[in-house]
Formats: sequence, C-alpha cells, structure tokens
Amino acid sequence: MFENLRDFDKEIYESMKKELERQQRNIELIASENIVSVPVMETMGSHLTNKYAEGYSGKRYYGGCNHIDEIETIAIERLKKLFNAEHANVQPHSGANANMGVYFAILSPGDKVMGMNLSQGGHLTHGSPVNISGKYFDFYEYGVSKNDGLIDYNEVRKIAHEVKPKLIVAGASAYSREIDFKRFKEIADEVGSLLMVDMAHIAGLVAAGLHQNPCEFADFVTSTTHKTLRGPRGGFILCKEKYANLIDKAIFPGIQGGPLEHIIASKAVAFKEALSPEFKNYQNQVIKNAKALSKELINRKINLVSGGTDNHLILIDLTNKNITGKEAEKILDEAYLTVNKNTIPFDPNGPFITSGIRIGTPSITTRGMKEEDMILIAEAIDLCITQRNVDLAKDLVLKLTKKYPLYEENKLMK
Ligand code: DSN
Repeated sequence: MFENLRDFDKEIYESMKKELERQQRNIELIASENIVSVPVMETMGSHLTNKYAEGYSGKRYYGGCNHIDEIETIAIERLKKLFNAEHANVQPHSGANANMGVYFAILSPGDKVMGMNLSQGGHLTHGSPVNISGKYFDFYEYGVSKNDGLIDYNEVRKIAHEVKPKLIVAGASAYSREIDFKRFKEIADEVGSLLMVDMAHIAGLVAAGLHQNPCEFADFVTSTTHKTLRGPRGGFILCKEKYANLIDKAIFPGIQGGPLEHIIASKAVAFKEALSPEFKNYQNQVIKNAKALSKELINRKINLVSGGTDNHLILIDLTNKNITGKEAEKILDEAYLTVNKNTIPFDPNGPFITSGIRIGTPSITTRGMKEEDMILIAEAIDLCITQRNVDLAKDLVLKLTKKYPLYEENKLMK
C-alpha cells in the first residue's frame, strides 16, 4: 500500500511512516482509539470519495448514484441488525455531528436539556458551555456521587423533576461502569422528556451483547464508529421509526452537505466485522483485559475512580501519587505508553492539568494482548507514575509491542 504516495509526496509519506512506527512501537491506551482492519482502511482510501450523493438512497440530488445507493443501503441494514434498531442514519461525519443532528431535529434554541457534567465523565457535546450544545440550549448537569464515583440516579431523577427538560442525554466519555439506560428511560417518562443515549464509547460492547442495548429504551441513540466498534472515523444515529424523517432531514440538509460515501462504505465493512462471532470474542477480551489491568493497578496501590471497571475504560485517580494528569501523560509518553490526561470527579485541577489519566483496552486487545500482558502494562505504568523510572518502563513496553506487531510490521508502508 501507499507506493504511489511514496513516489509523489515524500513529505507526507515520511510523516505517515513515522506515525505508523509510533503506533507500532507504543502501547496505545487511549480508551477512544482502536486499530482498523486492512479492509476497513482500503474502503476509506478508495474512489468512492469522488462521488457527490447529497440526499438518501433513491432520493439523491445528483445523477450516477445507483452503486452508492447500494452501498449506503447495505450499511444501514447491517447497522440496524447489529443494534436491533428501527431506523439508522449512517451519514453523520462524526459523533459530535450525530449529537447535533438529534438536537437540531427535536430542540429549539433555549430548550431545556439534561446531560452529564463533562468533568465528571460527560462529553463536550452534552452541554459544555464552550460547545454549541451549551451555547444554544439550556443544559442542566448531573454527575456522579462523591462517595463511590457512580452515576447518582436519585440526583438525576431529582434534577429531572425540577427542570422538566425536553431531552435527557445519557452516555459518557470517561465512565468505567455500566450505565442503566432503563433507569434513565423511567426517569424520562416520569417527567415527559425524550431520551437520547450517546453510546460512542461502548458501541462495540453493545454490539457484542456485553452491555445493555440503549436502543431498547431510548428515542435516539448516537455513536461514533471508531472507538470500541473498530470502524473508520465517523458517526451514526439510530432512532425509533416515528423519528426517522426528522433525523434524516436534520442531518441532510439540516447540518451536513454531501455524505462521505468512502467512509460510509468503510462503516459497512466494519459493521460486517461487528456481526461476526470473532467480534464478540474480541469484545469479551476487551473487558477481561480491562478488569485484569484494573486488578494489577490496584495491587500496585494505584487508585481507580469507582474502584474498577465494567467496560473497556479505567479512570486513574493520581491524587495519592504526587503527580498531575498532565505530568503523568508526559512521563508515560516518554516510556511509549500513550494515554490522555483526564479530570476525575470533583477534580481540584482544571482540564489542562487534571488529577487523572484515562486508559482503555480496545487497541491493545486488537493487537492480541491478553490478561497476562496486563501485568507488564500495569508494571510499566507504576514504574512511571510511582517510581518515575522511564527507562525500565520503556524496556517492558518495547518487549510487548515487539511481541504483538501491528499490520504485520513493514507490510503496510515499506
Ligand atoms: N474525544 C473522544 C474521547 O476521547 O472520548 C470523545 O469525543
């Protein structure tokens, strides 16, 4: 792959090659990242990018869309099957656009909405004051309990009764426990709200039947395709049939123009992978690895928010380690462990410094790592954040990444 690029544009080729080498050399622990298969990558880099196809299958604003229609229809049918959904829109360019699509479909500026506090595990697009969601709509925050770091459903219920929002948004980007969507639906029904679930982080687990499926309860479900779901970078919306037209119109012509059909084809390939029995084994291993890594970290006196994990993600509380999230991210990077700094609930530090780091197991599991490898990863993390011994940690990391090559080393870019 990439021989033509190598001959035409050395500058970009060389930077891409260095990035591939970084991905091969490092242990990727960013919970929202993954490693796509070659078929998923091939469809993304294809001639499908040449085609304009504004509109939907059978109702396009451009000629020559018959094969594009076939592709988009396959993507939609696979996605509906995967999540047992009534209606699917595969055009959102990202998770943020998927969320905006739902808001644009059902809200007017100033409407009341509830979402999870960003610094307690929520997401920018769930009403952060610096995001368009928080600027255009009247968001009220809920969060986790100070005692156990778990979503405080009683507080959610109390706020919902006080605010009576038009929409409740459930879902998180830094929450390591199962979310009870059924409970959210009960609360939404009590106060006459609609329910949207953003399942971006856990979509792969849901697809594999390892997490409660929000499509059973929510009016709208949004997601990205590139996290646990292991597809190309993108988004989608699922909804009840009665909202199908509203959602489709909100995405196009509401907030997007021409769909990215090369990405939609790649999403279809990823959905085919996600429908396979192998994918269920993979997601099972993602959770087993996260639980094993949690146990090994706790054994090394590293504190975790909520004391552990039910999913692919772990939030480390560094307050007993005399190191900030920002410093930890840097020292871990020096040892070739890639993580992101993250606020912990009730963090005394702001989002640029933070008192935590967020890690996850989707990428390392795709590489083939198992429970026994989590011992070495926990050891390397501990060497960095407790003992500040980068050299020893780096040796452990290199041993592991050599053992689990990415894309059959040297075959992707020579
Ligand atoms: N940036 C993503 C994450 O890392 O969770 C959310 O959009």
